[in-house]
This record gives sequence, structure tokens and C-alpha cells, in this order.
Amino acid sequence: MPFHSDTHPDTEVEALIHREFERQTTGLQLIASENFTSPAVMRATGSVLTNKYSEGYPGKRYYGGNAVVDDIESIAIERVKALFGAEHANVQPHSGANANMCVYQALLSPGDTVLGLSLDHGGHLTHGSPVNTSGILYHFVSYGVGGEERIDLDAMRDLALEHRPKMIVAGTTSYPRRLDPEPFRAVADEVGAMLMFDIAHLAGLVAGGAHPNPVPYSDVVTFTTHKTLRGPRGGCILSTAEHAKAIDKAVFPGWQGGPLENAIAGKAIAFYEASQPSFGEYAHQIVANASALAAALAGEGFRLVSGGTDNHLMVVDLRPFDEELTGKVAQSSLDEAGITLNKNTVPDDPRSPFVTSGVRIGTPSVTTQGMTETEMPVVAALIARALRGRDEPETLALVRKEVADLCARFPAYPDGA
Ligand code: DSN
Repeated sequence: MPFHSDTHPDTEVEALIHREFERQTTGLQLIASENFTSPAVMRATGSVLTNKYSEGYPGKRYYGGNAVVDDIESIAIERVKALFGAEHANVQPHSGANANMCVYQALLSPGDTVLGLSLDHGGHLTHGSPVNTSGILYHFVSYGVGGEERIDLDAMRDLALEHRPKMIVAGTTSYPRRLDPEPFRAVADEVGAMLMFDIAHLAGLVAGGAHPNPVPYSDVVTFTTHKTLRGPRGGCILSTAEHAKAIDKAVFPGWQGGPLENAIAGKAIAFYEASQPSFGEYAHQIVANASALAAALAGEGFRLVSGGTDNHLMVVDLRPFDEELTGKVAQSSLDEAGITLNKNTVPDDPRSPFVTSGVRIGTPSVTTQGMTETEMPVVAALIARALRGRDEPETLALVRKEVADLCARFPAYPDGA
């Protein structure tokens, strides 16, 4: 009998996982960076691959017993290269943040100047925030949004001409508009900089043809595999052949040790799923749902940052709906009503990032459940009702019940998970 046989199962954690399953499936999941990955991906991440060490790369491992793992990682690499049209792929980053730091280590020296979108205008911590290692090791200069709350490409170009960065980082975490790669490439070429595109949020839309693909324009593209792409938690780096060696070296042995081959198997499956025609339909439906939800929220009296959305998310300014309502209070009130989203600063927010005047809302999860434009006004009305009645426990309970009824009609995992 193996030592780990279930003679004394840990019922405590098992019960908590069950509670989390209930929370996810009976409430509305509107966090723009989350999704419901497939049962096949979850089987892979919970498989025996979690037992294996495989430092190195296919065909060049430090430990024995990696023949199967080599096949799995090679399949993941080939699939993701084909999906995005990339010359090189590294599927080992444990996260998007790791992927970004690996790229910086591969292609920059400490102190180098880099341009990135500021965090409070929709960038990411790893795009040079002073509290992140990216901002500590490298000299990041931030660009931001300008008129109409769109990225100010002219100002970005002026900064590039003034600071002559070695790299320009494009990419966003809370920016609701289309991000065309051409203007970034043009500025990068003008100042002799490399271009890194972080499509953590957009990868699924790009794979499904619902957003322009930056790969042909970029030296490097990074992304996470669990957001719109709907795979397991993890990161990935695509690059031109020119940067392949440096990037692989920066991932291992630079930043990471043993890769998580269970996650890599999950990534391989997600890349396969994303290459199917139905994924194109899914990606376009995410965008259609976001548009419909944004319009319905505007109808409820909220203001949409930049006036709406072209992608999977929207940033909602709560002030016109209720001057007193903060993002922090909205997030916790909606939690009570079974609606999960996150507080978010709006451009030039007078409130701190811990309080905020806005929330960010995304449609990848509800779209995976099968909801369409028909349900989006219902979702908007539930949000508005819960926020109007945030001090009335009975209103929140009533909304919670209606949320659960709606989710029961669109089960994320009809056969369990
Ligand atoms: N945490 C991710 C998001 O929610 O956008 C970014 O890393």
C-alpha cells in the first residue's frame, strides 16, 4: 500500500475546494483576467506530470526519464508557434510576470531605458512600476492615455525620441480599446528600439481572430495562458529566431528551475483548443458580450472609460452613477450579491488604488458559460440593483438568488469538474 493512500484524507482542504467550486459556479465571474478552463486542461494539470523534474529543454534535460515530457513540451511549442505564427516559443514561464522578467533579463542590461504604459493608465506592474523589480532594475519611462482616454501614441513617440529606449513595451491589463501593433513598431524602428508586446489579456482574442496579432510586428510577445486563452495558469514567450537562445537561457537557468510540465501539458491542450474553429466564435462572442454589457451599463447610469470597449473588458467609472460609491465598496457589495469583479482606478483617479473610483469588468468567463448579448442587460441590471441597494441585506440576497438562477441556466461545468 503506498504511503499516500487515502487512509487519512485531508477533508478540510477538499471541502474548501468544493466551496470554491460552488462560489465559481453559482456566482457571476466578471474578473477580466479569469476564465473557466476546460476539464481536459484541469485533468492535465492534476496529472502525474506534477511528479516530474525536467530542468532544461526537450532533448537537453539534466535528469533522466524525460522522454514523454519531451514529447509533451515539444507539442506545446509547435502548437503555440503555429497558433500565433511565431518563429520561437518558450512555454516554461510559470506566470506572465516571470515571462516579462525573463525577456528583460535576456535582452536588456540593468539600468537600460525602457518605455512602458503606466500602471494607473492600464499597464502592468512588470511594465516598470517602481514597486516591481522591473522598475527597480531598469529605467522605465511611462507613457499613458491622453484625449478620449486612449493611449496617446504621439506622446509615446515624443518620449521615445527624448529617451531613446532600448525597448518599448506595449500591452495592457485594464485598457478597453484595440491595440494596433503598427504604430508601436514604427516608433520602435524610428528610435532603434526592440518591441515587446504583452498580450496577457488579449492572447485568446488574438488566437481567435478577434484582435490584431502583434507577433509579425514584435521582437517578443509575452502572455499568460489562463485569461482569454482559457488554459491553465502560466506564461509563455514568443520571439523571433534571433532572440531564441537568449530567451531560453533567461528562463532556464536564469529565472526558473524545474518547469511545471503538468501546466505545460495543460498549455498544449489549450493551444489545441484555441486552434479549433469554435474558439474563433468564442473570441468574437467575448467581444460582442463586452460591447453589449458596456452599452447596458451606460444605460444604467455608469460611465465607461474611453466611452466603451473594443475587447473583452471595460473600466467603469462609478461616479456618475453615485458620487459616493468607491470601487472598494462596489467590489465588496457585489461580492455579497454573488457578482465577482475587481476595483480599478480610472485614468487620473483622485482616489488611491486601494479605494478607486471604478471597477473593471470582463466577459471571458460568462462567455465560456454560453451567455450571449441577450443576458448582458440582465447582468448590468443585477449589478446596478445590487449597488443601489448595497446597504439593504435583503436586496443583496435577492440579487444573489437571481444571479444563482442565471448561472444555473449556464453551467460552466455541466458534468462537474
Ligand atoms: N492580475 C492580472 C489582471 O488581473 O489583469 C494581471 O497580472
